Amino acid sequence: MSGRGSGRGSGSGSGHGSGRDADVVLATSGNAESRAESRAEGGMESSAGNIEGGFGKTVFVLATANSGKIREMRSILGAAGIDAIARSEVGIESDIEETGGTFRDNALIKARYVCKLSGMPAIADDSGLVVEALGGAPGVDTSSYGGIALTNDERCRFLIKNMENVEHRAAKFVCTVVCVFPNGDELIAEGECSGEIARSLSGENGFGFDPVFFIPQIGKTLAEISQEEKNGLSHRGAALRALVRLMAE
Ligand code: ITT
Repeated sequence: MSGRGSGRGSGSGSGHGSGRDADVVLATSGNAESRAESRAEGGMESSAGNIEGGFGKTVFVLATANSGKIREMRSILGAAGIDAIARSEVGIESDIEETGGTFRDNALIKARYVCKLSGMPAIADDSGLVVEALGGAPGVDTSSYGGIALTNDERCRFLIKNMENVEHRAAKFVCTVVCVFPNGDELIAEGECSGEIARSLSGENGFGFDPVFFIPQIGKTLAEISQEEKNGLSHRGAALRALVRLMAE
């Protein structure tokens, strides 16, 4: 871990209520890579739920409506002793318009929105599939790839069809997680998981594109391994563990 100074702090002291110089953390977990930074930004209305004396007793709100993500985020954060609830549990059901052009921008939009409405620290995940042969697509548009009405299964088949004659099948899952605190402090972390796009669906576990995301090192798709195994090597696991390291600083 080393300070790189790419973020910025807004005050003196230490901890999430105070702002401090930014840190960038580089870490590796399985075939996943993660990167994290912290920064403080003004402008957010502060109301409640700020952290005093550690994060152990603080409850975080997950700024996602995706049940697969909620399950994984609660499991990964829970393993680190962090309690998190879904945004629906605090009555935030509305769609959040993701107008950003990057994973980071969209994660910030979701976390800031939920933090502001709930008055609690909010953690957002923006993630997606980056396929080399498709020039990085579907990227930030992964959740609607092939059309918003498609089921997960249909979306996987749409991807396979699009890559029917493609030999080079390298791809990665990318995840940016952001934690926004009611005082305006923001922590940002990223994780990646490298693999290949399979030629057919395999496995029943996970969600989204897991049945077509093949990891050569283990000879399985992400849908063929347990939740615990996926957490250990996934983009989301890497990003959230990097975020937890920032929280503990
Ligand atoms: P929220 O915005 O409410 O969090 P979402 O599903 O729309 O939910 P994103 O905009 O971040 O979230 O889209 C991410 C998409 O990428 C997701 O819908 C899946 O299709 C895919 N995805 C991300 N992580 C994945 C994973 O671990 N396994 C399989 N597919 C994943």
